[in-house]
Amino acid sequence: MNWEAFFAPYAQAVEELKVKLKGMRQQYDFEGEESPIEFVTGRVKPKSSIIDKAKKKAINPENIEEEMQDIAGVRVVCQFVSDIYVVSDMLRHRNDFSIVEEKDYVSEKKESGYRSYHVVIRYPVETIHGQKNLLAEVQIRTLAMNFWATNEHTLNYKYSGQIPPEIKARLKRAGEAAFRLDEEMSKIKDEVYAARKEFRKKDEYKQRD
Ligand code: 0O2
Repeated sequence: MNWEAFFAPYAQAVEELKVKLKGMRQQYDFEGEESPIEFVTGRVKPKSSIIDKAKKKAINPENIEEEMQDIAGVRVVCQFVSDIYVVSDMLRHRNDFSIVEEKDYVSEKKESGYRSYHVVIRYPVETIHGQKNLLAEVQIRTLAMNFWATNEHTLNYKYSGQIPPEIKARLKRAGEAAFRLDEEMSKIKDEVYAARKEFRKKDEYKQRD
């Protein structure tokens, strides 16, 4: 298997999607509006993870591209829970890709305590052999959900998926605390926005001096 050639369109898709989603954030900034997007990251799933996941899920190597939906992965991190739904709605209204599937682990967390909104898209990449319509996964989550998920992911890696029960229990409690943090922050969202609006006005005033 020529992995470099296999990865090339996925790497291109990740780069293009990052530019597009970061562009959305910039547009909000230019228009003096609050952005529902805090930051955007992306990665191509490493070869070892693809092989491990294919084994775990008994995916035939021939079907990897159709059955593994997150070889190209982009993550959109938001400040507030409501922003997640603004972003997923914006994705639904774009014309440069189509939505294949949506998984709402925000309102219905996974057994592990994981929360995030996943949108699987079919994204067209222009290659020297013509257009390739590949699958990519966009994960949309708050800063608090991201904090929890990245730490849980690290521990899962450290313990090869067998996190000791006492650490698992702590992670569960941390997940609940992150959820409460999101709930509390949502309640003061308007207050935060109003304050920022004031700061922006002052900034403009200073710039005119
Ligand atoms: P990596 O290293 O991020 O690429 P499954 O993996 O079987 O649970 P499936 O069908 O592949 O689920 O799709 P799903 O549920 O949309 O999950 C895909 C990705 O979501 C995962 O990819 C993780 O990135 C993230 N994810 C899902 N569940 C959890 C979780 O419990 N904890 C954390 N930290 N992340 C999760 P990979 O391939 O597992 O990992």
